[in-house]
Order: sequence, then C-alpha cells, then structure tokens
Amino acid sequence: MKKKGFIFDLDGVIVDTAKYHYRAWKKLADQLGFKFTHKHNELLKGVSRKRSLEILLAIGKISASDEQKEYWMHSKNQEYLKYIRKMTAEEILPDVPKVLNFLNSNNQPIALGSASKNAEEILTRVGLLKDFKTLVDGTHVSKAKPDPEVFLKGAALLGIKPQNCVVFEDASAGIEAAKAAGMTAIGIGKSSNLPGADYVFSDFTEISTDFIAQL
Ligand code: B16
Ligand code: MG
Repeated sequence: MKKKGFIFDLDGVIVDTAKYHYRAWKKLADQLGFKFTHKHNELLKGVSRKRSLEILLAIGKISASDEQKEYWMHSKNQEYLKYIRKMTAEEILPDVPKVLNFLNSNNQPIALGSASKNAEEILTRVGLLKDFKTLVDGTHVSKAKPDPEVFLKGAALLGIKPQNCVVFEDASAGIEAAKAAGMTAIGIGKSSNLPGADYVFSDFTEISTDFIAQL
C-alpha cells in the first residue's frame, strides 16, 4: 500500500460527543431563558466553542460583553467535561478501531484534525490516543474549518504532502476545509449534507479495508 496520511475529525467520526455538547449548551440556554432544540444543535457541529456560543446567543437574541461570553464558555465546558469524563471505549463509533488498526498495521500515519479543545482528553478516555501519530485540535489552530489550517498542520506534522492525505469528516465545513487543503475528502453521514466530498459513507461499517488500500 502506497504511503498516505490519514486525518480524522473527532466528533461525529470517532465518537458522538454532539449529544454532550447539546446537553451542556441547553443547560446554558435554560439558564438564560430560551429554547435550544436538537435542530439548533446541528448548527454547532464542527464549529469552534466561541462560534458555537455566538450562534446560541443569536438564537436567544442575547448580547453580552466579551467577559460574560468567556464566563459562559467556561461554565458550558465544565458541564461538558462532566459527560466526557464518564466516556469509555464503548462510545467509539462502529468499526472505527477496524480502520485505525488496518492503517497502523500498514504503517500509514494517522493524525487527528478536530476543532475541539478537549480532543486529547476524549481520545484518552476512549483508549484511542495511542493510535494517533499526532493531534491537531482547537488548541493549535487560529482559523476554524472551513479554513484548511487544521488539516494542513496535520499533513505537515505527518510529513505527508496534502495531495497524499485523506480526511474523514462529518461536517460540511470540514469537507470544505479538506478540499481547500487539496486532500481527498471522505464524508461520514448523509451525502445531501456533505456536498463536495469525494466519497460519502453513512459510517465506517460501510468502508472496507480494500477501499482504503486503493485510495
Ligand atoms: P470544544 P470536531 C467540534 O469537534 C464539535 O463538532 C463542535 O460541536 C464543537 O463546538 C467543537 O468541536 C469545539 O469543541 O468545546 O470541546 O473545544 O467535530 O471538530 O471534532
Ligand atoms: Mg465533526
């Protein structure tokens, strides 16, 4: 198998942390006195914490000082961490270990490319940290997806040219970022939500190792 770089998004690809983000943001919305629905939560997928708060406050038609926003982001994250700290390997999405093991046993380097500042904690909790050669997360990037920064940094750290990298993403902004980086973009989810992806699968159970080997 030809050497390539493989870059995985975290939330929606490796684990489903969107439900925990939802509960934590909903608690804040409840305190602020407005409704925050599952449909609203879709708008926050793949988006940074700061941008998520801005979207949430726009839904509630609330304006606030930067200091107040910092405080709300901190308290939301404290609430989110309560859920994260209870995560186990059982929450890894189906067949993700199959793909990671296949890549590692074929000496294909793997990076994480996530917007989350909690990425290392999550991978540690579910026992997958050892599978990654490098992590690029929300603590390392200044420009959020759809900017390609997160994936270009991942490629550089893997020492693989962007055109030889493959990205797995569940968010449309992430697919856009991967394509802007000149990479092969594999969407995980519904093709109607992931325009521009080179391939789309509903989850890793649909991705065979033969398919990965011929990429
Ligand atoms: P945190 P990903 C993203 O993860 C989530 O999809 C998004 O909903 C969240 O706001 C963002 O991480 C930041 O997360 O508050 O933990 O820094 O999909 O890029 O892996
Ligand atoms: Mg995601």
